Amino acid sequence: MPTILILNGPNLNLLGQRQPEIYGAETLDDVADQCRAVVGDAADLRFAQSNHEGALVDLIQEARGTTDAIVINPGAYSHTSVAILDALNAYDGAVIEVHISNIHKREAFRHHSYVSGRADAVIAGLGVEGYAAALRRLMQLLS
Ligand code: CA2
Repeated sequence: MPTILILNGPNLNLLGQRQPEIYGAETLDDVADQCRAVVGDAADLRFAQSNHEGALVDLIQEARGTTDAIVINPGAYSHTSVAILDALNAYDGAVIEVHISNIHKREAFRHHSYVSGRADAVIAGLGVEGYAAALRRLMQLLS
């Protein structure tokens, strides 16, 4: 059975509490429930969120050899973090980058993501449904 890490970056712990017009009304716990509903018993899902760049790097390193894929929403670190890109480049499994909002329709500083240079797929603008879409794709890839 594949193991998949769903990793969320800074401020995504606030999902559902602020800015619903951009990020929707669902909480991160709701997202985890939606993810579990997609895979059922067919995958082992692990969830993590951190507001700290180094902690995210640690979690990606710990995923080496222990998980088959990572779904990552790096939050604002998408646009700044070479360290997260380097950690993902040292990871052998599949990587799907998810953004809840369409970063290309927003401020120019959100248009570039370092992580996209490593990701096998990038999903933006589907709302929190993007996590479920990423998992559907991974379940195809990993089966
Ligand atoms: O659209 C996305 O998923 C983002 O990764 C979200 C990041 C943003 O910096 C990226 O440019 C795009 C911000 C996450 C902040 O999440 C919040 C959720 C609710 C309330 C406040 C912040």
